[in-house]
Amino acid sequence: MASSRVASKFRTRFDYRGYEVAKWFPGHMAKGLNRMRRQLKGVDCVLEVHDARIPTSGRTPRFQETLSVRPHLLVLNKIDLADLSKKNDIEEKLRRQNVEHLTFSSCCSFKDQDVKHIMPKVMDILAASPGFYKEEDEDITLMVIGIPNVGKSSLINAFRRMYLKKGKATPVGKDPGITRSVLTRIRVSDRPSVFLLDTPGVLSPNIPDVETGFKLALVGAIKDHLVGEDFLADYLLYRLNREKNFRYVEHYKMQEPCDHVLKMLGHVAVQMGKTRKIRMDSGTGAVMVHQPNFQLAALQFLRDFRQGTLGPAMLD
Ligand SMILES: Nc1nc2c(ncn2[C@@H]2O[C@H](COP(=O)(O)OP(=O)(O)O)[C@@H](O)[C@H]2O)c(=O)[nH]1
Ligand SMILES: [Mg+2]
Repeated sequence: MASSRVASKFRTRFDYRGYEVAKWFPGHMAKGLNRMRRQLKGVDCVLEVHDARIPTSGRTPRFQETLSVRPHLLVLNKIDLADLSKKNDIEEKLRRQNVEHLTFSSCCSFKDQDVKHIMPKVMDILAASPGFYKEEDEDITLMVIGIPNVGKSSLINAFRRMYLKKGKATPVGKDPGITRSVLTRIRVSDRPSVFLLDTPGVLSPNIPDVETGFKLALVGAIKDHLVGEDFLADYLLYRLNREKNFRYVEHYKMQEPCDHVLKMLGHVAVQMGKTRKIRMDSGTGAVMVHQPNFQLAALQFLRDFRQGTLGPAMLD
């Protein structure tokens, strides 16, 4: 098959059918932001976790303004699922978004090699921050923030795993005034004395346009139903084809790439056993026929993508 013919088979634009993201989250930002601003008072450094598959979209710009008073490290997590072949471009683009400190991580495995570089990096950042000064015996406090589902809790758990098992756990503040439920802290270093706040700050995703909304939904940062699973599956198919990532063809044992979502989901349904029996009248009596369950097939397709089965992803 000539590649030009393959290319011309695919959509070059996606039809969002007039979806308006403004309707999804009317005035969603302010509340959490104020709460977090108050929480930030005693924090020395902020670890902002974000999904490496959408490195440059979905982050909350207004929060970054609030934050500029604190040293900040952007942690792009889930690198095991991300296509980082254009890492330099990503770093460049983030620098233009005023991200000064950046690192990459993965915290799904129980090996800590993709997490353990973070603390030394934080210490370097703090040491180099103008005006940052602590007495040797003063505690340093870090806070993990980010939009939903990017791995904030997983990162905190990874830290817990790394540092608690060594018997260095300090789950509660030493000072009597510190309420357990509000300020549970994990010691992540003895010298200097560094704590991580146990509760992550959840930010609202920034959705300036409909495409960003679809990307956020694909990585699970906003709920599927805001877009609709079948619509989201169609967007996923469009993206895979546009990037010429045809792993799905092999995975679902299709003959060739396909740009029609129902046709494609039909294959998924048959391959993955997502069919349902329905009764049909054949004229000579009722017969049971297998019909693809498109809804379940769409969910399966999304799940396969999110688990990395369809290859590493880069949505920005
Ligand atoms: N593949 C992969 N999955 C991850 C990683 N970190 C977190 N997850 C998964 O992403 C989902 C959301 O993680 P969670 O820590 O609850 O995110 P939070 O909402 O930001 O706290 C969970 O299913 C995690 O298992 C990672 O580095 N790689
Ligand atoms: Mg969480």
